[in-house]
Amino acid sequence: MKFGNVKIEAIQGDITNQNDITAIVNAANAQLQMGGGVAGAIHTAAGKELAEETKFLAPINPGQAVITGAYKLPNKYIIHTLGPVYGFNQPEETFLRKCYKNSLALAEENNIDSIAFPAISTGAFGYPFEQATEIAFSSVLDFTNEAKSVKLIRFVLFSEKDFQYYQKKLNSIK
Ligand code: AR6
Repeated sequence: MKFGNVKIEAIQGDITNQNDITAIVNAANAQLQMGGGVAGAIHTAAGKELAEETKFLAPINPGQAVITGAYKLPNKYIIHTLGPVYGFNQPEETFLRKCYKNSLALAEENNIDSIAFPAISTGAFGYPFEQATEIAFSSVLDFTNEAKSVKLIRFVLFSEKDFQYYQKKLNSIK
């Protein structure tokens, strides 16, 4: 789907397998270390050097985003953002919106053309998937009005069910 000069797409897949994307987003922990889910997959695929770099940037706060190299991953950068823990970092909606907004602002600052997001906070952090999806879409759509360098935003959904939900949402926008 094209919004102004920005293409937004949803695919089913693994965030560590996005060979044609300049920056992937990590649903990180505050310490920017390995952890499980997306963070575990990214640190495992990138290699130990990633944790060496992130230890100088940690800790981060909910909604904040920082950028590093991607090491053994096929991308140029990793943007690490800390999603809200549902029921704890309130208002969750504000924090989650900041994750998308700040990640995209960092992408612009670094002249990045393509970025891939996982469904931040919807795993270990317990954010209800449908509510989180609303925020992901509205944050990204708001950004398309001010985008300059970013031309492609890809949502990478791990399960078939999550992917189908995103695809339905995307198709219902226009
Ligand atoms: N590629 C794409 N999506 C994935 C992948 C993957 N390889 N693995 C899981 N998902 P989560 P959070 C989906 O838990 O909720 C970590 O332990 C998953 O199905 O990775 O923000 C960190 O260390 C879910 O829909 O992130 C933090 O402590 C979504 O990605 C904490 O979890 C996010 O799940 C962050 O929790």
